[in-house]
Amino acid sequence: MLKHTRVSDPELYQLVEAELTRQERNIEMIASESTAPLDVMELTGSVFTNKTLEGYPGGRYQAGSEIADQVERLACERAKALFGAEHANIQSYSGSTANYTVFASILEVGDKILSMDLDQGGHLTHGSPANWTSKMYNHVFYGCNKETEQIDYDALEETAHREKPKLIICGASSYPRLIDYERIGKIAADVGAYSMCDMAHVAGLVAAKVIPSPFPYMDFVSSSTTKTFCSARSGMVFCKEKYAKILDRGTFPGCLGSIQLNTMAAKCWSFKYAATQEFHDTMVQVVKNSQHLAKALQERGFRVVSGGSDNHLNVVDLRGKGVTGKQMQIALDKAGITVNKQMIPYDPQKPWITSGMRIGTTSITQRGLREPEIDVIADIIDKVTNAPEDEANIAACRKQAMDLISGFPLYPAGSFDD
Ligand code: DSN
Repeated sequence: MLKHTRVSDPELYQLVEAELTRQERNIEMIASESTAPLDVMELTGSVFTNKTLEGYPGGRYQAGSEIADQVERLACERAKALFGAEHANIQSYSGSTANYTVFASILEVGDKILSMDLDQGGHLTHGSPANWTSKMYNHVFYGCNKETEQIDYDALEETAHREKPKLIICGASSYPRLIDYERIGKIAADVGAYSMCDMAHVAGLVAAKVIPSPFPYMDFVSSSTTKTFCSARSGMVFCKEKYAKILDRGTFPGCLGSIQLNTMAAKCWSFKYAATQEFHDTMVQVVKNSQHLAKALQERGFRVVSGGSDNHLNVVDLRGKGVTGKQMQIALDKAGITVNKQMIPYDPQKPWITSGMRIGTTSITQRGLREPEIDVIADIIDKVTNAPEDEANIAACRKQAMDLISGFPLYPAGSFDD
């Protein structure tokens, strides 16, 4: 692995090796993570890294761009076909920059955005006071119904009519349920707002057609390409044809500079791979595993926010177990299960403590774990929760987690042999 870095920078090489070992030996359940296929890794590290490119195919600012033009055209065509989109711009570097390119394309300073509150499951870039966008735009929020813990569409509609936003955003970072894109698209049309779905968390599930697609109902769809899409650390944006020119101008020169041809090539590969039966089957199992985990945790006395999961993640309310999200993140990490603390809707705790944890099933499903292994994971989580500070308990759980995961390699044996 990394035969050049191993010689030129042993200190850094050891950190890469340590991270590979960490990923191999842990049950990775951060909901925004996945395992990049080796092809994606190869392409991300390819000679395309060397090429500087501004503009679009056929109209670049740099010479020597003919091959790059072919890559970008191919990627856009594959992306459009995969998602059934009218227009694709895949120059964004990440999910965050994907969102910023949409804002740069259609909003003026001071315009109003209606989005899901971060505390209720939304995303930092959708208007959190901590994000720079809050200095540029006015933000109003919707959230979940206190009883159902699902999006309160009536309140969303009422807020939209009262506040008259220029843009309504749906899509979330910590929402285990399906989103009614049709209703949100209609509300946006009724109040004269643009509609946008940030599908970052569920892009792979949408690509594989295992959950409903936002594309028929949204003016813009943005996304990162890691998470369930299982590709490079990058981004993508789609829109209706009537907004194509606005989006392209807003992206370059409006928001971004030179594109990253290496990650674009990796995304191009993934747009092909995501149409395969193999990817479809993986995504089907991601959802099955998530739903099985909800049931397995409920059987062990955990309260699962909203009562279950329709996608790749669960949010667990830990208050009934007398532990916090922070405590569980630390204890589970020591026990070999990687999750993150998470605010639950109407959480009485501060964001750095939290009452909940978020658990995703993408990476473990890619490694081949199925329902029987999910039961073992639920058992370990239960044991850790019952005595999170007990060193002997954590050590026993760690052994059980390692025994389980060692049967499911992160990458095929020999993948990183020189
Ligand atoms: N919002 C972060 C997450 O979902 O983990 C990453 O974008």
